[in-house]
Amino acid sequence: MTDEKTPDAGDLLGQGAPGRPAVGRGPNAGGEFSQEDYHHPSAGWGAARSVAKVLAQSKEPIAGPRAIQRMNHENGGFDCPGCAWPDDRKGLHLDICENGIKHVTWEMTRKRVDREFFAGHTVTELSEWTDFALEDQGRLTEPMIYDRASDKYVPIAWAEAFELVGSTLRGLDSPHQASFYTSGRLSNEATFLYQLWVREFGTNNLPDCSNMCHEASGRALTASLGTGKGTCDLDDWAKADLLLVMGVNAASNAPRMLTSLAEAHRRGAQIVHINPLIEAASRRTIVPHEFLAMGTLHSTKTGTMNVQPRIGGDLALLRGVAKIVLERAETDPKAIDREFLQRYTTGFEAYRSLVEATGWAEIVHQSGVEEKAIRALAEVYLGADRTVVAWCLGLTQQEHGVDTVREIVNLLLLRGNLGREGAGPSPVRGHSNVQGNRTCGIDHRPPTLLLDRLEQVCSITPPREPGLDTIGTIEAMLTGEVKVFVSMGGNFSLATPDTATTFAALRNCELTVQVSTKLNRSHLIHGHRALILPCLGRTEKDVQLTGEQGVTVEDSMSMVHLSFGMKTPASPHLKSECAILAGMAQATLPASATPWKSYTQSYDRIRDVMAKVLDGFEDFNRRARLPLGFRIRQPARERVFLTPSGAAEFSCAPMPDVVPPTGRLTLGTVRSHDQWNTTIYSDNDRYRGVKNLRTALFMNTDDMRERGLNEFDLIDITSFARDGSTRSVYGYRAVAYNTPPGSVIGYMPELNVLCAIADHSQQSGQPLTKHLIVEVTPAVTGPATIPTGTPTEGGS
Ligand SMILES: Nc1nc2c(c(=O)[nH]1)N[C@H]1C(S)=C(S)[C@@H](COP(=O)(O)OP(=O)(O)OC[C@H]3O[C@@H](n4cnc5c(=O)[nH]c(N)nc54)[C@H](O)[C@@H]3O)O[C@H]1N2
Ligand SMILES: Nc1nc2c(c(=O)[nH]1)N[C@H]1C(S)=C(S)[C@@H](COP(=O)(O)OP(=O)(O)OC[C@H]3O[C@@H](n4cnc5c(=O)[nH]c(N)nc54)[C@H](O)[C@@H]3O)O[C@H]1N2
Ligand SMILES: [Mo]
Repeated sequence: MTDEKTPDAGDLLGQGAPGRPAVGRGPNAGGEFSQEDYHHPSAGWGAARSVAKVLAQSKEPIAGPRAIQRMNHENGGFDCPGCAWPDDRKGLHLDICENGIKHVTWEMTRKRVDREFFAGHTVTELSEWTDFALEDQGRLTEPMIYDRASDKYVPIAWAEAFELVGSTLRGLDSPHQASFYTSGRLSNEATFLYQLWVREFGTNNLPDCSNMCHEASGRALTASLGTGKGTCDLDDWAKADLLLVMGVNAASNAPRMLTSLAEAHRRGAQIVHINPLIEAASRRTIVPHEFLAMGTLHSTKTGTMNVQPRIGGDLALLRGVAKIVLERAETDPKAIDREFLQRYTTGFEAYRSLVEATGWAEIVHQSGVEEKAIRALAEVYLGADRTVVAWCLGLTQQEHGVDTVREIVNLLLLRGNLGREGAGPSPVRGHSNVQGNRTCGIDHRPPTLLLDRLEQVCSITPPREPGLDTIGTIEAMLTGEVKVFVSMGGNFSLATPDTATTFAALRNCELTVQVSTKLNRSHLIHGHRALILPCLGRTEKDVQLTGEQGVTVEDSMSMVHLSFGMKTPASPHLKSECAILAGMAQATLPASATPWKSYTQSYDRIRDVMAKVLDGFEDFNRRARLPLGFRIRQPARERVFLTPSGAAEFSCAPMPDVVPPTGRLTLGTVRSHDQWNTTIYSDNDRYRGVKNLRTALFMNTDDMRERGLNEFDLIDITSFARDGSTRSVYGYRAVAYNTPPGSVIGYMPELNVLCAIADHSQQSGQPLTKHLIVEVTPAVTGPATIPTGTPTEGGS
C-alpha cells in the first residue's frame, strides 16, 4: 500500500506544515508500507543484513568493525552505549547485538554539525525537519548559543557558556527555580559531579529518565525488600528452572537476553512470556553473538509458553497464580516455603486472606486471561524449584506499576524465591547507565544516608526537601516556577508526555542548556536563551591532564566496570561530560570548596570521593579495574532487608480496575525494532513485520470489526485524560494484529501527544504511557486535508 501524505501525530504547534511529517518520524515517511507476520528466528539473517547496511552507511569501514570488537570487552574496551543488559562474564564470545552495533555506529558517524551548518539554517527552518533528519546531520562540534535576532545558533566560547550558566543560576531568587535532567547514558563519575554541583547549589530538582521508565520498580523493591534493585545476576539466569519474562520486547530492546533465553531452553528450563503481544523473543532466536558467523547455525527456542493479559492485567494475573499456589499449599505443604515465610517475611497472613477473598470472576475479568490458562501458568510456577521474574515497561508505565511489581515479589516470596541461586526479581533496565545514575545520586527524593555522607565527606549543606521529578518539572516550567532547565543528554521535549504542553513549558524558560552529542528536537524547543554544549561520546578517547580517563557504568544486574573510549573525538572542541559539569559548577559556585578542577584532571580523584560517599563503592578505584569489574552488594540478595520491619514485606494492594469503559480501548505505546527511544533509525519494525509505517495502530480484529474497520483503514485516535481533556491524532492506520480485545498498541514517542500531564501514576509519578484510554474512529476526512495532531478541546 502507499500513502501520498500521512499526517503526522506529532506535527503540532506549527512545527512543520500540515500533512508534512516533523516530529518523531523516521527517514522515509510516506510511500509504500506493509505488515505481515514475521516467521524467522530473531537475531538471524535479518539482523546480519541490517548490521552490514549500518556499517556501510556509517562510512566507517575500518573503525566500525574494530570498535565493535572492543565493545563490552573486559580489557580496555568500552561499554556498549545501548541497553543495560549485563556483559557476558565468561568472556567467551563477542558480546554484542545488532542494536548495540547500530547505537555505536550512530555515535561514530563521520558527519558533523559545525558552525557553518548552523549559519545556514534558522531554528524555524530546522523545526520543520524530521527527527531523523536532525540527528542524521552528525555529531555536534562546538558550543553554540541561540541568537534571537537571526533565529540561529551561533558559536560561543566554552568559558563564556559556563559563565552564562553560572550567572543565570546565581541570579535566581531560589535554587529551586532550576531543574537538572539526566538521561541514562551519563557515567557514574559525571553523575556524581552533577548531583554534587546541584546539591551544593541548593536543590534536589534532579528529574531523570527513570521517572518515565523504572521509577515504579525502584519504589516497589524498596518498599518490599528495602533496596530498589533486582537481586539476580546472569548466573542466576543460568541456574533458574523458570524464567518469567513480563512486559518486555527483548529481541529489540535487550537483545543479548536472547542468549540467556536460548541457553535456558537448551538446558530444559521453562520460559514463560507474559505480554499482550506475542513478541519475537518468545519464539526462536539465533544467539545474537553468533549471528555474525551464521551459515552453519541453528536457531534455538526462546519460549515455552505465552500468556496474553490485557494491558494492565498483570497484577490480576499474578494474584490468580498466587491463589492457586495457596490453594495447593492446603494439600501439599511444599507448595509454599513456610520456613522462609516465617523467618524472613512479614504480612503473609494478611496477603493470604486478601488473595483468598479475591474471586475468580474478578481475576479473569481484570487480567483478561481464562482461569484455565492461569492454572496452567501456576502449575509451571509450582513445578519450578528456582524462578527468576524479569520485567520492563509493560508493567511499570501503569497507574498501579508499584503494586504490580510488589505483587511479583509477593509471588516470589511464597516459594522462597529470593536470596538463593537461580531465583529472584530481575528488572530489565533501559539506558546503559540508568541504574548507575540512581546509585550515584540522581534522585529527586534522595535517601537521608546519601545527604548525610555528602555533608560529612564533601562538606556541603545539601537541601533536605525533595525536589521535582520529570512531571513536576514540566508543570513548574509551565507556571514559571522553574526558569532554568539543564539537560545532561536525552531528548526531553520528545521523551516526555503531552508534547504540546512540554514544548510550551520549555519555551517558557529563561535559559535551557542541552549537553548532547547530536542535534535533536530539544535544541529547537528552547528557552529565551539557549545553549548547546557538545560532549564526547562513550566510544571516544577522553584525555585529561593526567592522561586517558575511563568512566564506570552499572548494568541492570549491579555490575560496575570501567569503560575506555578508543576513537579520536569527533571534534577537538568537545569536552567530556565531567569537564562540562565541573565548568558549569565552578561558574555557579565561585566560593566552592569542592576541587572541581582537580576532579576533571583525574577521574580517579572523583572515584576516591565516591568510595567514601556511596555504599558499596569501597576501594572503588582498585575494584573498578578488576577484569570484570565488581558487583555492588545487594543486601536483599543476602536476605538482609533494610525495610522498617527488617523483613521482606508482603503488600496487600487492591486489584485495580483496568478494563476500559464501553466503546473505549487501552493504548500502550512501544518502541519499534529500529529506534532508540526518540531516535528513529527507520520506519520499519522487523519482528512485527512492519515496513515503512509508524502511524500504525495494532488492533484486535474484533475491535476493528466493531468499528467497521478494514486492514490499513485510516483512523483517528482520541485520548481521554483524567482531567477531562481530550487529545487527538489523525490519519493513523488500523493494523490487524494478535492483541487481546480492548488493548491496542502504537509507537512512542509520536503518541506522547495523547498522554496528558495529568495522566501520571499516583504511585510513582510515571506517565501512563502504557495505559491511555482512547477512542478509535474511522478517519473523518482523508489524510491530506486534515490539520494534524492539534490538541482538541481542553488539551493544551
Ligand atoms: N533497540 C532499543 N533498545 C532499547 C531501547 C530502544 O528504544 N531501542 N530503549 C531502552 C530503554 S530506555 C528501555 S526502558 C527499554 C524498554 O524496553 P521494553 O520494555 O521492551 O520497551 P517497549 O518497546 O516500551 O515495550 C514494552 C513491552 O511491554 C508490552 N506491554 C505493553 N503493555 C503491557 C502490559 O500491560 N503488560 C505486559 N505484561 N506487557 C505489556 C509490549 O507489548 C512490549 O512488548 O529498552 C531499552 N533498550
Ligand atoms: N510514550 C512513551 N514515552 C516514553 C516511553 C514510552 O515507552 N512511551 N519511554 C520512556 C523511557 S523508558 C525513557 S528512558 C525516556 C528516554 O528519554 P531520553 O533519555 O531523554 O531520550 P533518548 O531518546 O534516549 O535521548 C537521545 C539523545 O541523547 C543524546 N545522547 C546520546 N548519547 C549521549 C551521550 O553519550 N552523552 C550525552 N550528553 N548525550 C547523549 C543524543 O543527543 C540523543 O539525541 O523516554 C520515555 N518516554
Ligand atoms: Mo527507559
